[in-house]
Amino acid sequence: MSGLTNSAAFHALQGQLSLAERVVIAVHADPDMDAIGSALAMRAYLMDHGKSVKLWLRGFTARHYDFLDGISAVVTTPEPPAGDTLLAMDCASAYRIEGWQKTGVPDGYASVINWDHHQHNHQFGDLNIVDTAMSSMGEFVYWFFTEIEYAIQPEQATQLYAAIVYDTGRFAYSNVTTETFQAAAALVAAGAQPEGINNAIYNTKSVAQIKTLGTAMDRLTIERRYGYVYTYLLPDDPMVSQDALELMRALKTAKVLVLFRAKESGVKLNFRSKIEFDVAAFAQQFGGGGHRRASGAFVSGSLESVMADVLHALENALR
Ligand SMILES: [Mn+2]
Repeated sequence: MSGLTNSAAFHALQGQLSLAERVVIAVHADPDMDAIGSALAMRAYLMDHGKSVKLWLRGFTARHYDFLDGISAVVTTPEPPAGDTLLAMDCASAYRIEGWQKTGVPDGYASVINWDHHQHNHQFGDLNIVDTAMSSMGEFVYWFFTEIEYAIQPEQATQLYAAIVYDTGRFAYSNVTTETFQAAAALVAAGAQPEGINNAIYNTKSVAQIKTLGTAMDRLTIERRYGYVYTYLLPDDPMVSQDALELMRALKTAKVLVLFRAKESGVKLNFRSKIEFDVAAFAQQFGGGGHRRASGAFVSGSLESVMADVLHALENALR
């Protein structure tokens, strides 16, 4: 057992899921490897138990998850598929789910399960299983499977290992515990292949992506007085945000990192902290959230105005 979650919580989760017939799994908007890997592992578990299961990722098009078993079965329709049970994973709030940002969870589900590891979770489920001590949802699902003595298949081991690797920055962040390594070791024993998974997550970039990283580093601003660094990406830039953040993290003088990603309708913000500064709390003033050392938000407005507002607030917070 790991983190704050006790065995009773896992058995309550198992019991609630056993009552379901048609499960809709949803994760946070702009889903990452942790959300998707964990959700796919749970999809397979529920199918094993005779459930009808749909993983609903509205508008999802990303291709770099293709090595994960079950990804081709993702439902991307504007409206959610029918179901009696909603299993929300890796979402601090129902408003984080793509398609439900304005409404939250619609009426009609017999049961809403909120299973998460973020700070400031809104406890929006009929059943809430929240543990901020978990490195990742991947680790959380692993400990659930272990507690209920479910035999993890190689495909699920791959999904969960990928989720853990991603959310821990390859076992490098402050969220890593001895239990994280225990989970990873057990997943390798169950069939996850570390080198292949690492290559699939990190070593599949296009020339355009690598060159965009160079551009993003050309745009780097280093604010020594406050110890933060930032850069930005424009709407036409290829997706390189994780790698841009990791390059900024590598800078010795950087304590807090900010990535601004301009979109058509506003700016996505990514915050990372290498110190005790709590970026989940900081992101809340922009309607965002996350973890103490990694968070995000989305703000309407032009890149220039959002950058000015956020950096002003950051300097006040770091002062
Ligand atoms: Mn996560």
